[in-house]
Amino acid sequence: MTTTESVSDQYPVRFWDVKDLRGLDFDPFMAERLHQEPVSRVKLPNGEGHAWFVTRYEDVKFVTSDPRFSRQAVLGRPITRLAPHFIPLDEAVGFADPPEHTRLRKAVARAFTTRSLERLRPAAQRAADELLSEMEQDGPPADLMEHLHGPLPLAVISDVMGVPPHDRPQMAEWTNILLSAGYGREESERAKTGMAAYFTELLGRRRAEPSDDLIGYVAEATVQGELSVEEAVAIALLIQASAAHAVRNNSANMVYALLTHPDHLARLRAEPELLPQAIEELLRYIPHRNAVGLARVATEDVEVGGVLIRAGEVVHSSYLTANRDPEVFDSPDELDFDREHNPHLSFGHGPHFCLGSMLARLESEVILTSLIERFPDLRLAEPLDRIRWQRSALIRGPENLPVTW
Ligand code: FLV
Repeated sequence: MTTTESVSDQYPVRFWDVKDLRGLDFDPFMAERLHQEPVSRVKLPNGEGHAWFVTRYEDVKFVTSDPRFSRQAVLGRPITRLAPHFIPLDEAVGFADPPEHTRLRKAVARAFTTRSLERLRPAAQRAADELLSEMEQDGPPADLMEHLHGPLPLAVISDVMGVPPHDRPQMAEWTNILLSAGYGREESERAKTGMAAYFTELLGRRRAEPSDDLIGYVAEATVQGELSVEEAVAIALLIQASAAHAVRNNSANMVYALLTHPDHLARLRAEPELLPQAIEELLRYIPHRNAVGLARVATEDVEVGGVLIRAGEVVHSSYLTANRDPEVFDSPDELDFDREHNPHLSFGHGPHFCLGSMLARLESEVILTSLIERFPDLRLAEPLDRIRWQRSALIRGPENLPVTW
C-alpha cells in the first residue's frame, strides 16, 4: 500500500444484491468475502450508506463481544441493511448495550432456566405426537410445514409466553410480515404496531392478575419498577416472533438436510444416541439466514482483522461465515456428524447470545426424534425442484416440505 492509497481504493464498497437462494446453498457472495476479503465494505438493498462486513470466526467473536461495538448507537441511524424496516422495537433488548441489556435479559431469564425448559419437554412431545397423529390420519403425502414445523414452535413459545390458543394464528401472521424483507416498510411497521398493541393489552391484564408465564414475569417486573411497560412489550414481541419463526425454519432445514443426505439419516436411525451431536452439526452447517441482521456501530477507533475501523462506522458480521471458517472447522462445507471440534456460532456470541438456544435445541430434538421413530421410511414426496423456498426472507426455509412414508 502506498501512502496515497485511501480506504476507498483498498476497500471498494461492494453492492450485496441479496438473491433468493435454493435449498441449503451457501451464499456465494458470503463465501467469496470469507475466502478472499475477510473484512470488506458492503452496501445492502435497504437503508443508507455502507458498512464494514466481518466474516472470520475470531473477528466475528471479537466484534460481537467487545463493548466498543454498540447496538444502542444503531438506533435512529438509517443503517444499510436487508429489510426495509428494523425488526425490534426501539426499547428492545436487541438495541441495548450492557448494563441496560443485562437488566432487560434478567427480567425474562426465569422463563429459560434448565428447570423451566425441562418442564416444557413433555408438553412439546405431546404436541408433536398429536400433530403427527393428525398427519398420519390424513395419510401421505403430507406437508411437514403445515403439520409440524409451523404449528409446533408456535405452540411451544406461545405456552412459554402465555399467549392463548385462539390468538396464535394472528401472532403467526404478524410474525411472517415482520420477519420478511418482502412486504415493504409500511406493512411491516403495521404488523409491529399491531403486535405491540396486543402485548400491551395482555400485559395490562397480567398486571391485574399475575400468571406463571413470561408475560406474567415481565408484568411483575413492571410493577416492581425493573422494566418500563415499553421495554416489557418490546422484549415480549421479540421473543414471540423470533422463537416461532426461527425454529419453524431451522427445524425444517434440518429435516430437509437429512432427507437429502440419506446416509446421514440412516446413521441417525441406527445410532439414535448421536442425535445431540448431529443437531449441533446441523446448526453449524445450515445457513440460517439471508445476508446479515442488526449491525453494530464502533464507538472508538478499533482494529479488526488488520483493518482500522473508525469511531462512528457501521459493522455487520456473519455467524454463517464464521461457521465455515477453515481456520476453525476442518472441511467446513461438509456435513459431518463425527466432527469433534464444533464450537459453532449459530446462536451468536457475546451479550446478545440467543436466549432461547436450549429451547431451540429441545424443540429440534423432539421434532427429529419423533419423525425418526414414527416414520421409518420417511422421504421427500416430490422432486427437489418442486420444493418452494421462501422469497425475500430474512430467515431461510422452505414454504412446503412434502413428504411421504
Ligand atoms: O432477521 C433479522 C432478525 C430476526 C429476528 O428473529 C430478530 C431480529 O431482531 C432480527 C433483526 O433485527 C434483523 C434481521 O435481519
